[in-house]
Amino acid sequence: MAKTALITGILGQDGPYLAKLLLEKGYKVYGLIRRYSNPSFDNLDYVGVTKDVNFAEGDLTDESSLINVIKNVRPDEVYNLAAQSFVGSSWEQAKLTTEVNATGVLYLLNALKYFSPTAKFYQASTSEMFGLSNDDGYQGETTQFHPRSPYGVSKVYAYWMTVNFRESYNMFTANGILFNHESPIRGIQFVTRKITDGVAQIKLGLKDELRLGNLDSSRDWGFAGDYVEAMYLMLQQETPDDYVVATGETHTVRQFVEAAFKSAGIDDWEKYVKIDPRFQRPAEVPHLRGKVDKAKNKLGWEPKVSFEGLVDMMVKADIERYEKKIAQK
Ligand code: NAP
Ligand code: F7E
Repeated sequence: MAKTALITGILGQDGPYLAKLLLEKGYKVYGLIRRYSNPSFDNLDYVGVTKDVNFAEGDLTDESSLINVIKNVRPDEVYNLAAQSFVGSSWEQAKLTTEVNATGVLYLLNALKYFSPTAKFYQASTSEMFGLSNDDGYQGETTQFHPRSPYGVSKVYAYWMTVNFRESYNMFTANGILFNHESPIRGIQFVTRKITDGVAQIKLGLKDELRLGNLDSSRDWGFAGDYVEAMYLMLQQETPDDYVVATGETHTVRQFVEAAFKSAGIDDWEKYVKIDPRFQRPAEVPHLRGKVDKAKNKLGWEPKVSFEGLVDMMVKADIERYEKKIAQK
């Protein structure tokens, strides 16, 4: 019989890529969606799976809604991708961030414990938990956590609650500690997509500047389509465990900017980029670079898309979007 998977955060960036992967593997896929006045299925449409996903209504901050969904769906696997995921907003909305990203995970784990205790559970943990910490320039599964934002703090709580349900109740729960991953359907607030969208508009003469914050921080950027495979693999193992997922390379925001302008055929990027303090953060995570040996050795997982390939894919997709809009006018 086909396995059933429940994906929370189905309308975000990772949800659609994961739904596509699981549908291709023959799963019946349910996506948790909260109540919207104007829902957008654009990301699911982009990967071409909207009509194949079943939707269940619920909200991570509403425990009874999660109990109902788990009772009705009885999933074999649950991928918890829902979150207030924008670090920059987490200082202004620290309580909401905590309720969704921390307490919400406790609610979901409790619902599973009572109504689907054999379901396998994936928690979307993050390199933001490492924050200031690294071991010789890399962050791996044993690197200490030192989160730098309410977002990072909320995710540390969820990480340990996921481990605690495994240790207390013998449930199959796994943390994927994913480093930054991007795609043409990345949210527009995140720096990569903000850059590629801005470059596309500059290329087509729709605007003449791109305002950014700190260009010196460095990130280990990979492609979301590669990273959802690691999520799936974690839940196919004999025993549950926690894994870092990254490329092992790091680049500064400045290097991303340079690569994006180059990909659009524009050499003099400095002419267009303005530093705007509004986009700087109260506390920065200066450097992220994942040590990915465990995922490679135990899961057999490897990233396929390079940094240059990722930047190029995103720039081309944004140029195409604007060209279509212009043609429709
Ligand atoms: P995303 O695009 O921001 O998607 C998050 C989804 O969660 C959205 O669909 C959002 O719904 C939903 N959501 C927010 N609050 C909710 C609530 N109260 N109840 C139910 N759903 C809610 O994030 P992503 O990039 O796909 O990332 C997926 C997960 O991985 C997140 O947990 C993120 O924190 C984590 N993560 C991401 C990265 C990365 O680089 N992308 C790296 C490490 C970890 P709306 O559409 O209504 O906003
Ligand atoms: O910032 C700098 C900013 O917002 C990256 C989330 O998916 O990955 C993401 O978190 C860097 C930071 O992502 C702008 O200060 C400069 O140093 O794209 P970001 P993030 O904060 O790394 C982790 C792994 C997650 O888990 C999160 O959910 O870029 N930066 N100028 C800027 N950032 C933004 N957003 N906008 C700027 O104008």
